[in-house]
Amino acid sequence: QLRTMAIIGLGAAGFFPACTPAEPEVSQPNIVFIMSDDHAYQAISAYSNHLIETPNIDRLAKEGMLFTNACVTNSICAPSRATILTGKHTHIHGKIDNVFPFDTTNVTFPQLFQQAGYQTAMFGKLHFGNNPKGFDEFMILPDQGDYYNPDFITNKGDTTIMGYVTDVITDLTLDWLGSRRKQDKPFMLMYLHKAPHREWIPAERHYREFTQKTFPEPETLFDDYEGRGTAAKEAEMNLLKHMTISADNKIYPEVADELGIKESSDWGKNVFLQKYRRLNPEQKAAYDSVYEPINEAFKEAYPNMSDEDLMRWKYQRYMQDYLGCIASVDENVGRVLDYLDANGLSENTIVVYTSDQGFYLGEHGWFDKRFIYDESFKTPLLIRWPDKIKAGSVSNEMVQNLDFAQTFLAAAGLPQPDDMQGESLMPLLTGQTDQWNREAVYYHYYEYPGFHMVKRHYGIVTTDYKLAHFYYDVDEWELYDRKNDPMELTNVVDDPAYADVVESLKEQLAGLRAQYHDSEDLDQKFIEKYRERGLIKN
Ligand code: SGN
Ligand code: CA
Repeated sequence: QLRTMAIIGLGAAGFFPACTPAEPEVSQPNIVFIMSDDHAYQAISAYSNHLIETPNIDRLAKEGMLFTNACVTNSICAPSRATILTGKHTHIHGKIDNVFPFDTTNVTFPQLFQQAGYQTAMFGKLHFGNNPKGFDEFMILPDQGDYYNPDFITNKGDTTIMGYVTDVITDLTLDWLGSRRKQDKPFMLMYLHKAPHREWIPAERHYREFTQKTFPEPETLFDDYEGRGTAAKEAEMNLLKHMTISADNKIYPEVADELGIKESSDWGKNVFLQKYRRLNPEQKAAYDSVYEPINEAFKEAYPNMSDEDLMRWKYQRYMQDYLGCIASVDENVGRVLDYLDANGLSENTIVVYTSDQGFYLGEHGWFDKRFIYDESFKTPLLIRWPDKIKAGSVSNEMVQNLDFAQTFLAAAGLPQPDDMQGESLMPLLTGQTDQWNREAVYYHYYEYPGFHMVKRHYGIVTTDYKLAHFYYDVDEWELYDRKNDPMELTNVVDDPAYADVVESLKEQLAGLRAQYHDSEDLDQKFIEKYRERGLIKN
């Protein structure tokens, strides 16, 4: 077909085609989409190495492009995944939270790839409440999945695989790449880690190293939320108040009982026991050999701990386990990159590393995500494609998880459905930045009331400002000056000096809501869904 075009294009000048000469035929690229769950950019050394070194993930930045302002449209697992697959905002694909199942009548980009002749496979965490469409093969964790000896749902039935989840998902991925993938067709592979999702259980090989480390505290660990609105004050994601001593910090329930530690419910203890009981005797022995001494030390220290001491202790325990989980993600990403290298696949394979959202690592005293504030709104993004992307490049543009579907379709030369709402990142990847002109992004979070009690809000983010409207049981606006207040500590929405900014941003926000077909009617419709389900009482 390319040759025909070149002949038709022969102009009057004889040898020189009148139209743009067709490029030499390049085979369609493969895609390896790597996503972890709750991986904060603060914990990738390509962004900052104050917490951990991630040499394998960093390779993607060294050999490709690092995005410093990648963000999500809704900072929570399943909605983010639905946005990635459909190229649409939450209110359009309808997966507003982790509660309701995904509407499988949505068209997803893997279906389009499969129809176009790509081989498609998915391994790891999906979290949709139903199976993915458009995959020749999939092995997914039920719901959140387990760190040890995980169960899998597959298109050939369910199974349990012994071992550590990050290693197992990688084994499945490498097995597909090495023995079932056909070499004569391009492939689109989704390799999706559970780690480092709560309750942060590292691989045995990382227990000792990480539990012996001490990590720097964030400046805002003891944030009192003054200067913010009701939403920040009422959110239930504070390390001291809401992180469980058992499931999260790995204090055995009997030790917590002995110390008289009362938590608001037995939920943490139950989760701890459920996870601990999954371990086989060898795994339990390895676990106990490291966590028993931690429990002993805590027993000694706890009676003399102030709240401040406990906060600090919880932060260290949190980081030790969270970062321990990331160590295995990094090692396993290395295994996949090595496979691509060894099989001559690196040049023409687009490798993406991202997370379903960002995460708080003690900033504002928090863990978890959900807010439009930076640590949860932004997400890591590194893309390598040696054929097209200049090694070591950096993009500071605001790109979103909304853009992946169209980027991949464009990269593969496939048409982008008109109703997708993102933008292909191709101009940024290929250095044609003059063809990129996004000035603001739209955000909307819904899961409330729910886990961690972060209120419903939508907003607009530009390079300089962030304006958000918290609604449903409050009606509060917040404005942050991103340049002068990068930690987002002072809501300046009522400061007269910002009156013009507020007016202009409110207008732009209304414009974005109209452009993306979001509306107050839809906000109400989604609140109504909660009422129907009994998730809202009044
Ligand atoms: C679980 C976690 C929450 C977390 C949600 C959503 N609790 O319920 O802390 O916010 O998942 O996470 S846990 O202790 O049971 O893990 S998400 O990444 O799936 O959106
Ligand atoms: Ca997540």
